[in-house]
Amino acid sequence: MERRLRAAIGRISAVALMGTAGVTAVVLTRQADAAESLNDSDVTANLWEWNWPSIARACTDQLGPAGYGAVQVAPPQESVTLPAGSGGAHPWWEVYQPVSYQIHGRLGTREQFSAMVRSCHTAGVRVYVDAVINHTAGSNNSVSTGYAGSSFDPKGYSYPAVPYSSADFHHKGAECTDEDGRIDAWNDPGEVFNCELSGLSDLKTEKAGVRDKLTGYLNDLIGIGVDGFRVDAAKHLPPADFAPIVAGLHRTTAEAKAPYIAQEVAPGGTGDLALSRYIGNGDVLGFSYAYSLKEHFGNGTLSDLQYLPQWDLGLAGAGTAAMVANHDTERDRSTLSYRDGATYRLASWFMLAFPYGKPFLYDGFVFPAGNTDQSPPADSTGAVTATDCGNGAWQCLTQATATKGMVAWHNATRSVTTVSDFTAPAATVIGFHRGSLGWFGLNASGTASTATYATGLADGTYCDRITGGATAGGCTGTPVTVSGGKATVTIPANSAVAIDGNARSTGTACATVAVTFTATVTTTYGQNVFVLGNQSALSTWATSGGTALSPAAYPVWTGTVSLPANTTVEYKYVKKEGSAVTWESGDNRTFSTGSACTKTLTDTWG
Ligand code: LAG
Ligand code: CA
Repeated sequence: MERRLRAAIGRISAVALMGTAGVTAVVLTRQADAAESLNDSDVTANLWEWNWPSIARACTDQLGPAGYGAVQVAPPQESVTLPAGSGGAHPWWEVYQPVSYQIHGRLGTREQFSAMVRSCHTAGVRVYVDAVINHTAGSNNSVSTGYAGSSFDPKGYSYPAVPYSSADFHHKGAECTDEDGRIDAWNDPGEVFNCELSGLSDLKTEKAGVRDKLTGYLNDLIGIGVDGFRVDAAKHLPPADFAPIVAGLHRTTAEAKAPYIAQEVAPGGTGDLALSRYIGNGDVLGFSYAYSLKEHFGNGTLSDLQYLPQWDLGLAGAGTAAMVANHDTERDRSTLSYRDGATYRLASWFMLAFPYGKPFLYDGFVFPAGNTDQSPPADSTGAVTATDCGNGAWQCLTQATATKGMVAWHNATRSVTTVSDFTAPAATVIGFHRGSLGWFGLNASGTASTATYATGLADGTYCDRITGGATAGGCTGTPVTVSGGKATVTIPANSAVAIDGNARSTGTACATVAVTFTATVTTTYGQNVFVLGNQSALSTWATSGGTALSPAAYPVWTGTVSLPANTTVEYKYVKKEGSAVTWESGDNRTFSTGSACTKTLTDTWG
């Protein structure tokens, strides 16, 4: 304990912070200590516009145990607050309009943000922040306050809480030559860099003073423990201006590494706007990859996914933050999204299976097709309320058993970066393996598909990750037997099967399972409880037979029956007294024996 405390004191030092709310604050910042052990994974869950306590909970309960390497969070800095607007109060895009760099906004306070980072690190999950550093709140705003109470003068380009003044921005007629001051010519570097992106006040990043403020903001986040950044509108920041900002970033506290950088750069630019110009400053978001997934999953030619390594995606996989969707593309429908149901889920699992880039899974909130401005679930002040994965208002694909299973599959296989034996029994059914580490199959058709695949795996029994993977001694997921390196696999309709060496059925291969029935049944004197069912060991429903249960722990009756493995069993309890038999009412009870050697059922009659 004492040793721990001294270590903690050792890594605390005082750091002076540039003006938050006009004052110079002195905050305690944790310095680099490589002590924290974080998950060895390149998978990120992008929990877009989830509030900080909800992200903390997700890290602790879901992402950490599932093996995610990082969580991406929406912009945490103070933003404009818009009580009314065309799409309703507090549109989601408020957070992309910075008013100051205080960590205080509709997603939570600085304290909640810090607590979230600590929870995520404790769970083994890194935190990447969406950094809005190309611009501030728009000069066209009719409101002039932010969530932390700071005010700004939109038309005067004055943001005293930073502070920025008019001279810190690009202006129409000066640096920006476009007649309305906005970017219209998307392949003109002068406009793309120096004019306003949808009316947002464009920072003069060629000024060292502006860059220092941006670097100070990012280093403040790193001091809190942040491990990387998704750089908003990175296309609109000249790479030569962003490079010194990157060079000025501190090392991360958890791992003493350069922070991870994923730049948001829309593809299609040429010359100074080509993707290749940006890669020196970090990874780039995989828009072309996402568009291509939509095309192939949309037109049903999954067999063509085998040619992915030859696709011209404009970026090497190694420098790509791969995605199926993000908050912009789910609204403009340029990619698949949660609205596409099974197709979206399958594409997300495919991204985890087929080697390309670092996978970023996405979960935002549910919104009506007709209102792409709508606020996330929030109170009347705009403060975003807790994520509830059960109330239908949020997307929670990152927490699904199948997705978590695929994260484990990805982590187990990612050291082999090639694909072997790509097999397509039909245009909508594919299977492939990553060396000897894991096999993945996907069926995008509406009927189950059974085929035999080369798996690359050692012979044995594996537990499908999609349906739950392995438990001690056996499988929760569907068992898959590999024999002579091959497996005959049934992939359910619109689903997948994924097996790997880290999810094997390690128990003795049991052809029969010792199933213990424990039933709470209240009886009268002279009555005995039996279990009957559709198996011969359960007398095939004949009331003359069945297995008598012991009342030693009355009212709990117990007994053990040997039943065949991997079999769906139907059964019921009966009370017998002499020749009188009383059946349980209702449907037959049912369960699958699975492949572990023992299983216990706990039931109550009535
Ligand atoms: C991004 N990538 O470069 C974000 O992914 C994208 O979601 C952001 O736009 C954009 N950059 C600026 O950070 C979003 C909305 C815009 C919204 C903007 C600022 O898609 O529609 O603009 O955030 O809130 C809104 C209004 C505009 C208005 C502007 C300034 O829609 O009409 O001119 O605010 O007041
Ligand atoms: Ca710019």
